[in-house]
Order: sequence, then C-alpha cells, then structure tokens
Amino acid sequence: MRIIPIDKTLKAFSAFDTDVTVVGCAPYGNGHINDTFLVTGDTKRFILQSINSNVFKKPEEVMHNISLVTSFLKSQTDDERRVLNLVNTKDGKPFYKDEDGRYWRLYDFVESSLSLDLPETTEDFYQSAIAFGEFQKLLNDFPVEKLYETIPDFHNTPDRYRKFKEAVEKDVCGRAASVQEEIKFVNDRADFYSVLFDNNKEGKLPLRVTHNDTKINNVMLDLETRTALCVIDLDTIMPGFSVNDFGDSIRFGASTAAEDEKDLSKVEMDINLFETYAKGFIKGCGGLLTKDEIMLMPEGAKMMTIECGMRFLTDYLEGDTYFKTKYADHNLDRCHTQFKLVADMESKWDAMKKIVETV
Ligand code: ADP
Ligand code: GN1
Ligand code: MG
Repeated sequence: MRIIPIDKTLKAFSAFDTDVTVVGCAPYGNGHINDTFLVTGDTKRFILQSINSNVFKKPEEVMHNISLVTSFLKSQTDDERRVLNLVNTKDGKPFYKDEDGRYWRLYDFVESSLSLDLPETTEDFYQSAIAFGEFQKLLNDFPVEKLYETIPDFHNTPDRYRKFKEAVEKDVCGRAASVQEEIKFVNDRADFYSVLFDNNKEGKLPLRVTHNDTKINNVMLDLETRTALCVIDLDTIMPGFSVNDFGDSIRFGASTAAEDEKDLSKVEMDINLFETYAKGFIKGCGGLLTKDEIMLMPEGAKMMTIECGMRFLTDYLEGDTYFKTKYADHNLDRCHTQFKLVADMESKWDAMKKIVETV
C-alpha cells in the first residue's frame, strides 16, 4: 500500500484554485486504483485524488481526456449536478504535479449523493443502468479522435490472456503451483476470449466511445430520490464495445456478494438483476444499440467477468503490483468470486440469451 504523507496531500490541495480553509482530510471510497481523499473545507467539500501512475503511464493524457469529456457533458445538460466538476489549479491546469512526481486532481464533492458497492434494491441497479446507458448515448456524439488511449488494450481479452500466460510462465513469486486449478479454469475457456473481436470483424459489434469501468460505485445516486445523478471515474473513457460496459456492470452489480467474498456459496449472478440491468441499459441508450449488440450482452457479461478474474489472478502471480490489496491473498479471493460468477453464468446461459432475445 502506498502511504502519502498528509503534508504532501495538503500541499497538493493548496495548489488548486479554491477559496476554502481546510478543516479535515481523510482517505475516502473503495476504488482499487487511485488514492482518493475527502477534503473538508469550511464552506465546501472536495474529492482530491492522486492518480496511480503505475496504472496510468501518462497522467497528462488522462486529464486531457477528462477535461474534454466533462466539458462536453456540461454542454449537453443544464443541471450542474449531472456532471463531475473538475477544479483547476491556480495556474489554470486540470492537474498538479508535486515535487515527487505525483499527479493530483481535484473534483467538487457530489453532495447529497451516495455511491453503492452493491445495489441495495433492484431499483438502485436499474437507475445505474439508465445512467451508464445515457452516458453511452451522450458519448456517441463525442469526437473520438480527440481521445488518448489511457491504457492500451484495456479490454483486449485475447491480449489479457497472453499476458496471463506470460505471468504463469515467469512465475516471479513462485505462486503458480498453488493455483493450478485456477490456471486451468482460464485455459479451459481459451476459445472464448476472441468472441467479441470476431463479431467486430464480422461487422456485428461497432467500436463506440465507452466508459470501460462501469461498477455501480462509479455512479452517484441522489440521496433523496435515489435516481442516478452522475457517472464518475472517467479515467478509462476510450473506444470500446457497448457490451463491455454492460458486462462490467453485471459482473460487479448483479453479483449476490462482494467482489472479495470468501464464502463462495454466497456468490451468484442474480438473473433478475441481469434482466433489470439489460432493460435499463437499453432504455438509457435510447435506440442506439443494434439488435446484434443486444444479443451479445451475455457474452459481454461473461467476457468482463472472466477477464477481470484473469486480471486478479495475473496480479496475484506477479506479486500484487496493480490492484490495491488489503491482505495477502486479496487478489486470489477476488479471482475466486469472478470464476464462480463465470461458472454460474454458464449454467444460466440459456436464460440469459432468452432475456436479451425478448427484452
Ligand atoms: P478509483 O479509480 O480508485 O476507483 P474513483 O474515482 O472511482 O477512484 O473514486 C473512488 C470513490 O470515491 C468512488 O467510488 C466514490 O465513492 C467516491 N467519489 C469519487 N469522486 C467523487 C465525487 N466527486 N463526489 C463524491 N464521491 C466521489
Ligand atoms: C478497477 O478503479 P476501480 O476500482 O473503479 C479497475 C477495473 C476493474 C475493477 C475491479 C483502471 O476499477 O478495470 O474492473 O478495479 N480499473 C482499472 O473491481 O484498472
Ligand atoms: Mg472507481
């Protein structure tokens, strides 16, 4: 775990153009990538983040994308609570680089809102589906050529599989022998990994501008109405497949347990939540999705889940250098829930296919 001294955090905050006196500063949220702090000022609250530059090799390009996307989204709505508001530095930049090379950014805190790690009700999940669907639709008019690819091959599952096999081969931590069953689980599904790219080549799955990290905790819901307010965590907006945005939400939010649940008997993909999310996402996309894209939603769900499990296992084999972990086998526990979900989706495959045929 990276520890950032509090004086460095407060110094970074003071580089931004705010007119508050800081009264509190504490780590915040459950993200796996960036270091997030809630900064409480005397009149206003903020989210201060140190960007993970091990994951995002070119933080300036991430901030270029986020500035463009948030400005674009603001031009599409009159309600300022609907869009994440980036605060510039005193010298007008969207990020601050400190003397240790850390990159920082500041957002207004989205007040009177909540972000959930699992939906508490079916309606919560439906609302997040509407939000990510609408987000997809809005991005349809975004000029894709202006975006940098912040993590190359982010959802290129065949390439993730190649990197996984490399990690097994190198086995730098000597952990491969103890996870033979998990390795077999990945290898047994090798034929599946190119399915979305194959459909893309056949002209059935268009590349769109997608969010690429559609966990329910990346949507803020209004505390009072519990309707979706705004989509956050915009680091990975890049060209991608709509079914991946759909699928990543299912992977995380349609699970009956947390991503790191140790008791696998609690982990299932809730088919009713799958159906609910499919309806909400299609509605949010407002007629944008083609019939083929809708039909490939089950593949998107399974792809994002096996890919994520494979990424957790790769990170475990490589010594836990990518995802933040809280204890020794955290990545392995996460990998197990993902594989349990994949197996459960396989057993519910016909039902999933039927839902998207009729939805
Ligand atoms: P990570 O990339 O590490 O997942 P996020 O940008 O998703 O980082 O932030 C982590 C968590 O912090 C979110 O899940 C959310 O709960 C909270 N959060 C982030 N930005 C805001 C904001 N502007 N207002 C309120 N909460 C926020
Ligand atoms: C990371 O940043 P966060 O926690 O929203 C990861 C996603 C994974 C997810 C697994 C940039 O998302 O790709 O699906 O963890 N983000 C990045 O929970 O790698
Ligand atoms: Mg996040």
